[in-house]
Amino acid sequence: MLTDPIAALATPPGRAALAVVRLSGDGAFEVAKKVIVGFRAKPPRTARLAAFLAVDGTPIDRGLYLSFPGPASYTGEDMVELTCHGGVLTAARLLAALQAAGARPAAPGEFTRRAVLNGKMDLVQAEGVADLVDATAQIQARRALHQLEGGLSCRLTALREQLLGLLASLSYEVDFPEEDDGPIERSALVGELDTLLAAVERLLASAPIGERIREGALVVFAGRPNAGKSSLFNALLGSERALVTELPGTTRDTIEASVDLEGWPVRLADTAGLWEAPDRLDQLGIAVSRRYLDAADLVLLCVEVGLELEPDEMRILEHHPSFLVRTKVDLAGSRGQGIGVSILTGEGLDELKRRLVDRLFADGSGGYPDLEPMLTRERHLVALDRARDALREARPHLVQNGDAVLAAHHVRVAVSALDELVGVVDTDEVFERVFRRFCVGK
Ligand SMILES: Nc1nc2c(ncn2[C@@H]2O[C@H](COP(=O)(O)OP(=O)(O)OP(=O)(O)O)[C@@H](O)[C@H]2O)c(=O)[nH]1
Ligand SMILES: [Mg+2]
Repeated sequence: MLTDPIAALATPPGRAALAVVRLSGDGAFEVAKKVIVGFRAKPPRTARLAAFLAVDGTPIDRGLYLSFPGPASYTGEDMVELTCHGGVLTAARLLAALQAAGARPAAPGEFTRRAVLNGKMDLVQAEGVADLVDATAQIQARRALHQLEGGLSCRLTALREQLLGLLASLSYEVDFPEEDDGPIERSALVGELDTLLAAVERLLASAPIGERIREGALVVFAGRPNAGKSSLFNALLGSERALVTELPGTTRDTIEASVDLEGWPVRLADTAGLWEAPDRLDQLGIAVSRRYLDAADLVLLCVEVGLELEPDEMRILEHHPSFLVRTKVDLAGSRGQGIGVSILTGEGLDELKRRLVDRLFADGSGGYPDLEPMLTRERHLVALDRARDALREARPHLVQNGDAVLAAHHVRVAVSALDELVGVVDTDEVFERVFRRFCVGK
């Protein structure tokens, strides 16, 4: 495990009042001494004002620093945080000075990776850190914080403990097979397994909404040319992002934009109208629209008020999760079925938003998943799938006269799936995947 001193800018580069540079690793204080005039590691976690110098003695800035002697730090190692003036130059010079003094530039996510390796948090919490940094909608931030504070990890750890308990009972049976009664009746063990299986299944069921919250739900606008798709797209977005004209075929390519819809993360995609396109460019646009339709969490099929639905449109309603939206209800004409909206009067827009959020994020019981732990990534899903399959395989061997050795084997597979998920075992490949997408300095 690498413990050499690393340094990175923790704030975004560019014009700003302040910038924060972090330093961590064995020898971090030695490095700090060469750049911070009068550096002292004690008292810890106390802000001190000091001059920052380049290694050749040229002044860089005057700023605050704090020392965090390990293990009581974010990474678990000795750390120093330096605050200097923002802007393009000062922080970069400070960083260069720390590097000249012996620190290496940090890799993306390296601080958090060290925190995991030093037991300050587990892998699932580290993912929460990344999600919190990336959050753009309130619910994303709330969920990420919950995960970071151990919401999901606690649930997983409790599951793991219970599985280990089950394993302990099983090993008794393996060691003393002639005993008629193990410490616990077999039927009780089956009951225990079923409870655990149900808990794993509940977590698995949270994955679709969990992933939707983390990535944003994809809502695709579809319909004939001139149906009012781009107008509605702009209205939900709250800005004039897509061109709107009275000419059919205005939108030629798909435009995607993220929006915080009453606190929920939604990606809106405006598409080229579906029609028999005469020219090649339009045909390409329409092919892209079809791909978006297939990926959509929800399609808003826009049909102008008073018009009959065409077979193509019926097919969309049948084959995709979708809402029928009747546009331009300010115009005369029978509304027919669907949610009526008008961009001119604003009618129906609030109702549409409410129904969108309901459809995309409410769980089966009609409530919104609040602070129940949720699976938010493919990685979580794969691990818990593996755990579920293993527990299902264990079950038949758990009954009276079943093979305790086989049962124990499958339960152990389930435990190792959870171990990999929370990062108890440091498989490099798993760590690589998790930290690849972090920012430098986190
Ligand atoms: N009266 C009325 N006109 C609308 C409304 N919404 C859109 N329009 C008009 O309908 C026309 C087409 O609107 P767009 O939003 O460009 O329609 P579109 O479906 O994106 O069209 P394409 O990009 O060509 O496929 C424009 O002239 C809009 O001003 C509405 O609610 N009421
Ligand atoms: Mg358009």
